[in-house]
Amino acid sequence: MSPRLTDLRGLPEDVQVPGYDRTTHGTGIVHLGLGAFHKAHQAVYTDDALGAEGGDWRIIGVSLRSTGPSEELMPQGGLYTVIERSVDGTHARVVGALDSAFALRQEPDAVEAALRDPATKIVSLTVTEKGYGIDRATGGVDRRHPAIAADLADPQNPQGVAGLLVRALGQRRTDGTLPFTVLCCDNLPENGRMLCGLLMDFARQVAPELSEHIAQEVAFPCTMVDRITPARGPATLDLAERLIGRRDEAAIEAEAFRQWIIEDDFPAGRPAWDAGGAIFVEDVRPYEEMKLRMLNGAHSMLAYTGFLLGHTFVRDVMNDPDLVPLIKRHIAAAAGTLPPMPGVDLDSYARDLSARFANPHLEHATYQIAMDGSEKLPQRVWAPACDARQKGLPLDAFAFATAAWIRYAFGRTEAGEAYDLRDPREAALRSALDGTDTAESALARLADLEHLMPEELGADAQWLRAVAVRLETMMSRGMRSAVKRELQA
Ligand code: CS2
Repeated sequence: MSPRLTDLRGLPEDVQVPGYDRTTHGTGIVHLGLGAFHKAHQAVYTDDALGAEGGDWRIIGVSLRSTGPSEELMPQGGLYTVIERSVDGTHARVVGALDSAFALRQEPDAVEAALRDPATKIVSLTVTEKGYGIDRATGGVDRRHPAIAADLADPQNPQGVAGLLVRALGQRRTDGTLPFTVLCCDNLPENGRMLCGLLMDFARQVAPELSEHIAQEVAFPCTMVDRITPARGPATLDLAERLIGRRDEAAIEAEAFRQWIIEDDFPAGRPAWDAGGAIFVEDVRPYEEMKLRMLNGAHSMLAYTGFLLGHTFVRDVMNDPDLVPLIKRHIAAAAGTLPPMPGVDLDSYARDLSARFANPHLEHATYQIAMDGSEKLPQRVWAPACDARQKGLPLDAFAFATAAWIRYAFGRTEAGEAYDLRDPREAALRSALDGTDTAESALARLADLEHLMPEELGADAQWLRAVAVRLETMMSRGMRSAVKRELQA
């Protein structure tokens, strides 16, 4: 076995390394949610920014729940490899932007100190849709969320996003330190505003005077983030070893493409992320809707359909001649709900998406994307369905995606094998579907679950029929028949 990656000396020439001296740059960012996506996305942009313009912008990474990331990264001094994979080839890049990594559970004091430190100018987050504990109906906290409940009960020992950020913002105010900018990088609509509302509501309940401070003094720029980054597979570490000649326990694989669109609202300063290709705009909303509806919506649709047809990876789905036209139809239907976007060619964006999904080098599991459907479908499928309804556009693609998700939520493959939904509402979904044997009753029970589907859709007979007809075919004749029928329609 090769020696562990601990420094940059003697790496092969074709491995890209940080274009700056790591020891001369301090930290300026605390990142919550130290998963593969952060390592493949914001940390790479920060690496580019440090190389181009320097600054004290290295990152302190924090995992809220697991201890794996810090255990992998700390022995490597924060260094890790991103293996970029595209049809044009495989390219290894060692990223140096990460300064240190902590698991909240193991080192809560270090996390508290980092958030309170005047050097920290930005706190960025990738904690997934379900990590926030937001009640989508009110925009405030969801008291049933485990971390919200725990932090409301004991705000001085926070475990979740709202508790950590509100305590830190309160401490900084007391210390006379300017607030950090809060940068949400999850796939949620108007993610910055959403997080601001969540923190204000949390503060109202534990330290009411802070709510106004958060509204007035803290910046929450919205962002659209994009890079397909599968969970690490068993072969990733061996591939990294072949490419860099070191054992890297923190290596990840991602597609070569990446995109970051950010509202430029950083009162405490920011890295030159534009050096890495980030685009600063006044209003992220159109880009974010484009990405959530076209990319993520099609991803969810193909994940449920593909999983039930026995396809393990997205690339396998893209090799199924029945599915490709349905995926393209979904992408086109999603594009139809978007307002005109001057300067953006949606047709070429759509073509690129199909090519990205088909990337033969990525093992992106349909089961991974299928996770957390109740948190994903609202912005990916139902928001565009509502817009399509209002514009009098066809609902077929969204109804098909919804039916595929409901079929998936039964938790059994077509061969009868059980699987976990891996959804925060798994128990409620399962008990709603338990014992239902008709598509109508399954749909009616789900439509009755609180805060799930938009009321507007639940009350629309045409929508309900469109979903039920498809679900009925999926349940009685199987997914392949439902797909074929859809192609004929
Ligand atoms: C995927 C996303 O897992 C999922 O739900 O749709 O993680 C997707 O790969 C990224 O948003 C791409 O930027």
